[in-house]
Amino acid sequence: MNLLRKTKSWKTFFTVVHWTYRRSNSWVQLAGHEGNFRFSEAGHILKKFSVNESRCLQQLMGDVLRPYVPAYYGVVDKDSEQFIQMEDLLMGLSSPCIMDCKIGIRTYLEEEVTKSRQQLNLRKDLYQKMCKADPKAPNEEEHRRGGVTKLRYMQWRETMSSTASLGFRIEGITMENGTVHRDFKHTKTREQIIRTLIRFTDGCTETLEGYWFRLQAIKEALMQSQFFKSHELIGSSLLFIHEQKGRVNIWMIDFGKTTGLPEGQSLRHDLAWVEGNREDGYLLGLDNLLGLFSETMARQAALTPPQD
Ligand code: I3P
Repeated sequence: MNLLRKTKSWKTFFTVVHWTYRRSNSWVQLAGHEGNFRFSEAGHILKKFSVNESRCLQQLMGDVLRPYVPAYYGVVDKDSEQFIQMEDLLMGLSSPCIMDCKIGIRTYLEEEVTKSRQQLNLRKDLYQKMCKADPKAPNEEEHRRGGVTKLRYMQWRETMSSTASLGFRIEGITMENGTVHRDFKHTKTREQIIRTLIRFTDGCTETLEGYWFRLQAIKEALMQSQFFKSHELIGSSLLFIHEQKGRVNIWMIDFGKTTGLPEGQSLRHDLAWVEGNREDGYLLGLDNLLGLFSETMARQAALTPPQD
């Protein structure tokens, strides 16, 4: 596998968590660990270089969104490879609970649609992932060929999960004890998401409320942001991090597929995608998340007996 190829949201937090846990034991155990990250000095992590991501982080350092993205420290060379050096969001946290939500109604770039039309590149690995999640998902032709196009796989993932309907999906969760859950491919309905939020926050209303306020603050910053106006955000995530009875935080991460629009153009981020309009539905997802956190809070508050 070409290690320089990808910058993954799910892998981001999964790998970062492992870095931190292992770091507290022995980071030497990391030898051979697959991933996009390298150990760096305390407080920093190194992520495999991506032109898009590095360009975005650089611009974000001068934008109103700066408080909501990891600090960016430039590009460094290590072991003959290039890395982006950025803030380790888990620094100082002993047992964080983490949730990665991929935001937007679409997870593929418009150019991937064009490419898929031009050349029918069938992927066996994606066909296998599809069969594993649902053996009935591939059609007869796909079964016969033993492959699916990446576009077909991505669109299937979007409709199986809440991406297409709610503009975001839960990619993975790490619980306080370090157990990692990735079984969210079929998490689609509001009810399923509310149950997941309760599990993730242990039903704690303060934590839910903390997240709601942080989401609201991000939304306000997005509305002011020049960067947001002028970029299409695809495959970008919000990383939710809290410690039991402790700090609550949400970060905007993963800009590997975030691209700038031509000079003078802008996006609304709250419209449906029609090929050519480049809309990503980021705000649709954010509003749905806000609504779901409110609903979860209300449900939990109703369970809590009133204090004297
Ligand atoms: C992956 C997910 C990633 C995508 C990756 C998929 O599927 O959709 O977003 O990478 O494509 O395999 P899953 O979540 O089911 O594991 P990009 O966003 O970078 O395109 P890949 O196999 O080509 O890396």
